[in-house]
Amino acid sequence: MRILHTSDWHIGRTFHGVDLLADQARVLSAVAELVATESVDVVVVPGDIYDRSIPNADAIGVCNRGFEAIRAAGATIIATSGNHDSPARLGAGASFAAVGGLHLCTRVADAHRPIVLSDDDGDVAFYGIPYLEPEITRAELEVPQAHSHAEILDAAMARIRADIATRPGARTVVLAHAFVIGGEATGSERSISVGGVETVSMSAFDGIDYVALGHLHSPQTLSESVRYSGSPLPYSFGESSHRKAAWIVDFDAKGLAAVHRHELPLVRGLSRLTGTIESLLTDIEYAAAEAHYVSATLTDTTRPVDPMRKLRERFPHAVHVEWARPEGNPELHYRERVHGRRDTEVAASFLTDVRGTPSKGEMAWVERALAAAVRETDSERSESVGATELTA
Ligand SMILES: [Mn+2]
Repeated sequence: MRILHTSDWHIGRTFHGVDLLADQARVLSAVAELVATESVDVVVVPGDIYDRSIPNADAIGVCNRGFEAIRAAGATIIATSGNHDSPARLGAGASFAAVGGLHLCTRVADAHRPIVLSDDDGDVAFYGIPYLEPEITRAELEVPQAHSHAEILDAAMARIRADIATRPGARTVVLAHAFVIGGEATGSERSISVGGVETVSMSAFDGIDYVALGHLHSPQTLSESVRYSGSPLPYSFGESSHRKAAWIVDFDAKGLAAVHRHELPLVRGLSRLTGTIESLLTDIEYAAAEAHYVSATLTDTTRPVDPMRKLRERFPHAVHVEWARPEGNPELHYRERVHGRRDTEVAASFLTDVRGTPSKGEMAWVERALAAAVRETDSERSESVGATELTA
């Protein structure tokens, strides 16, 4: 049996305010193509199908077309709800969808009831554990004292092991949406720690032939049989160097036989550019970024006017721009930078920053104002000193 492991689709997610639905549709078609070319039997998606609990109509359309394409390519689909999904909404109609080969596992109470698929070597039992929020699921799992993710997951796995014991010879797959110790976050995951430790130990899954994990967004291998596929698209500029992938997992009669990584197409690259607006708009070295999502850090000495509009003339997919003066963050370092400089110099550089270089006439006016201020301060000081002496 051949299984494709992908997760964290986050359909409907925006990237710095930009709609990603077209990119998401592209990458789901690529997954469907992989199913066809690699003769995949089962696609497992452990959570974060959608980016939000109430996805908009367009997101639902993209997701359904993705499921349909994967199904049409020949695979059964098993998906669970992640921390971003609404279990009730994602699972609506699940018993009817299951008849058509789309298994939506969103109910904690059913996590120990597997979807059993067979091949010439016998049964493979797939246990889809929806994301387990401790506060919400501890009563349902009958562990009222449990507070941590680890305790809750252990309770769910105990039920699953009890079921496995009734299926001698069955090979096993578990889908879980969790932060397993040893995994690395990318920064585009939403924390699942609500007043407690969010991580769980890998040993929770001991004895399972393959554990398909969701939640962390880069593909990673915790052990031969415990892996994250990561998201199919980068969801933060911190992931610009990642290559997104899916795992293709082969089972033989004994269980796990082989795992291969298949890279997913890079729908649109990510580039972080730093320079003056003039250099970003003209330098040939930035040509490769013209088709990318661009985050620009401008180093001009004065704040450029309307920089996003200018940037988008060359980089139509620019999504973020910020201005950082070459010396660093002015808010943090201003005090150090002006230390030891004359008041007129400080005033002149302030005016340069906020408006442009002051004229000679303006600077003469500033010098007179500063001199008057110094005289006033001095006379106040001598008056108060006099007052202190009188009352002493
Ligand atoms: Mn996620």
